[in-house]
Amino acid sequence: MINLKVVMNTFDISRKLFKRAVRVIPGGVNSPVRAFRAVGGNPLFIERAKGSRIYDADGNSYVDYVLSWGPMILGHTHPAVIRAIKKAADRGTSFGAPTALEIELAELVLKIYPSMDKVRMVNSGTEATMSAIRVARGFTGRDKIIKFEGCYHGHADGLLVKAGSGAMTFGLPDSPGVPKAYARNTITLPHNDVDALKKMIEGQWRDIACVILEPVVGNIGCVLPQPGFLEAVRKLTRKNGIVLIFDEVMTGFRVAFGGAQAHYGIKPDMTCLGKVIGGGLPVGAYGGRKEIMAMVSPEGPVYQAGTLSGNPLAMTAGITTLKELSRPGVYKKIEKNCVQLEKGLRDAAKRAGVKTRFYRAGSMFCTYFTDVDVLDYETAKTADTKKFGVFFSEMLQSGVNIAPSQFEAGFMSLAHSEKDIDHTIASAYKALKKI
Ligand code: HOZ
Repeated sequence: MINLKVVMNTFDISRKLFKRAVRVIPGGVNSPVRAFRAVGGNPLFIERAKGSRIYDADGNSYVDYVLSWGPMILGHTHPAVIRAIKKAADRGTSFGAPTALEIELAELVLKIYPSMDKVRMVNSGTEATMSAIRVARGFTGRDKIIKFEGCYHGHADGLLVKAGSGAMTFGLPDSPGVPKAYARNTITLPHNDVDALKKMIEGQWRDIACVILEPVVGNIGCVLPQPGFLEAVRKLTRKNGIVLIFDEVMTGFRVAFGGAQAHYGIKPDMTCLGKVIGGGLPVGAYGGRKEIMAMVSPEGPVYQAGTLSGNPLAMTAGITTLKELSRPGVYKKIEKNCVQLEKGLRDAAKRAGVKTRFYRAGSMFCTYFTDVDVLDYETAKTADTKKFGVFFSEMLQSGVNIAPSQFEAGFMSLAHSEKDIDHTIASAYKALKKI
């Protein structure tokens, strides 16, 4: 029997910190979805985290399914990762010169993602996608790109067109400040729609440099590829000399160790990584076939650079995380946790009589408050965000932290225990009963 009597302290300190933050930081946050605008209330200010739990400034503790929006797959402050970072820090925090660590992480990544012959380290997922697109344009000599509605590939100009994540949550899928000339080169198509893609490519293939997609769309919740969709995208792009870019910033090491490309058996021309690859420090990466990556400066003419790229602390956190993830039984344990949670949440919704749709790919998942199958951006939008807001607040009061938006994925870690998950399921049932 789960004791749901979680005694929460007031949120006074978080409230005070937020008041201070809004005076000096736009909206009080350094990334929009962190603000609780879509669910009401003030964001929690976090003081520390350990394993499956985060602790706010008021001393409240939560079972965490945000996990820094994905990276903390081993759980927070994993001892091996922290030990390695501390040791690396003693040797120096940045050199702006090559280190052996960069080679080690690159070699690991190429081994796990054999679709890539070469990889370049950057500092974020946004940098990875933006740079990969530039390289694809340089390689093909074409300007236009195709993206899918609801896919979020970071906040570079030209990618904030029908974008998911915070852009969707705040109803601003097309951001002001993006010159029309940039947006004109971005063609958006409905996700999972092979016919629309076929028609577009047949008409305009001479102008299209790349197709970029999230193989599982994690920025409108968790939207799975329909059978045959990824295969059709691969076939059409290959036939027309278009570079296929898998944005695996979220799905990398999550849908499977080898990402969605391993899970679905599709070989993209280029891959973007982020989140898990940095083990909680700022890292992104993009890579691909050798003739494409030969375009990247200084090997080729396409310029892309960064003072902190390949940073020794970030490389160390990434290497240690990937090594820990490659230990036998790790993915089995995470999958077991996910199955327990999925079963429990589906059952809780049924018992509470609330219509939901639950989707999961590896250790990312989403419960939508809708009675419609979620296949794309339009069907994701059928979710009742008011119901989600109630659910979110109730879960928080029970000591469970989920993303403050209906349109973000949840994440599972290795550190979550059976007890954590039982507590989550019992809290979810209680929350659902209030809807
Ligand atoms: N891009 C992340 C959500 N898909 C949000 C990152 C953050 O706010 O920290």
